[in-house]
Amino acid sequence: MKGRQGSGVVLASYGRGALVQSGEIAMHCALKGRKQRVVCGDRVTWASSAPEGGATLESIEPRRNLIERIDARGRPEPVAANVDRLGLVLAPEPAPDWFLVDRYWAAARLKDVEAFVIVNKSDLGVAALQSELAAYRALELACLEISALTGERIAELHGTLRAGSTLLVGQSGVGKSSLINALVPDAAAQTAELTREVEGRHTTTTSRRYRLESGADAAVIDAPGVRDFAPPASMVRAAELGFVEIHRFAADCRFNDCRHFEEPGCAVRSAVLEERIAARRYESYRRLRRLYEKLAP
Ligand SMILES: Nc1nc2c(ncn2[C@@H]2O[C@H](COP(=O)(O)OP(=O)(O)OP(=O)(O)O)[C@@H](O)[C@H]2O)c(=O)[nH]1
Ligand SMILES: [Mg+2]
Ligand SMILES: [Zn+2]
Repeated sequence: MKGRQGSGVVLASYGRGALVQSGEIAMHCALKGRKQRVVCGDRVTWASSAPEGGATLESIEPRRNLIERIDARGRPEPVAANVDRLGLVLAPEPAPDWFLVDRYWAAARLKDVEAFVIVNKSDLGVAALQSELAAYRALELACLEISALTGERIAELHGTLRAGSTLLVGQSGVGKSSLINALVPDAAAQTAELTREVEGRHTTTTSRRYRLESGADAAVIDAPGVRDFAPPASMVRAAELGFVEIHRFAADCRFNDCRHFEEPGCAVRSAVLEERIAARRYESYRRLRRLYEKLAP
């Protein structure tokens, strides 16, 4: 009897294999060789030599994009491929790290991927977050206040995620996995295997893609929470590092290669002094810039 073959999308990647959605089934596929690197969201083909035999990943389609972060040693580490949108998840608890949100947003811009903020746990009260959220909204970054616990505005979130695949990112404990459970009815069972208990909490350890009922190609990807994030230096193609308002003013700097630190005639610094650029956002830019200069002087 002849073997089988097919194509699909990677739901999760493990050390030696991947879980692949092929048609209506999720199947485990072994990697073909040692060099093969497969990432959540990859489009792949698989083959199996026997009717009941295990499947092997044959090929990986060229990626539309790859979202990476740098690990503790500054090396790029893949998070997900073929992403259409980044959902920057934060919550009143744990207290937001706004610099982290800035960096994720910058990464999205550098990758030409849409981004929006998801403020989860609105049931705990979000008044304390409003001034920072207002600054984002003024920069045309949408911020949606929801609660995975009470279901508040989950329907609206569903609408936003109707097309394409959305990667949820953010600090550990903001409720990314809880959101997935609120959005995808049978996600809970599938999540268990990919979480690990740390200090009595369940924490996601591998990126995992879930299909959304709302659209043929709609999916949401749960990513492990992070303490810190920076887009790999290789992603950085412009001096403004993906900061929308720095980009806006940088055109008027005296020098083309202005770093917007102490250079004379810097339009960005003038804008900060005139409070047309928020001081915190400028500080965020400076920190990221210094990080890159430390990694690759
Ligand atoms: N009050 C409240 N608690 C929530 C809400 N959503 C999630 N939580 C709680 O927040 C905690 C963390 O939720 P998770 O979904 O595991 O967070 P996560 O972002 O996936 O965390 P990592 O996997 O570590 O990155 C859990 O105790 C949830 O019950 C919400 O809308 N309101
Ligand atoms: Mg999680
Ligand atoms: Zn400048």
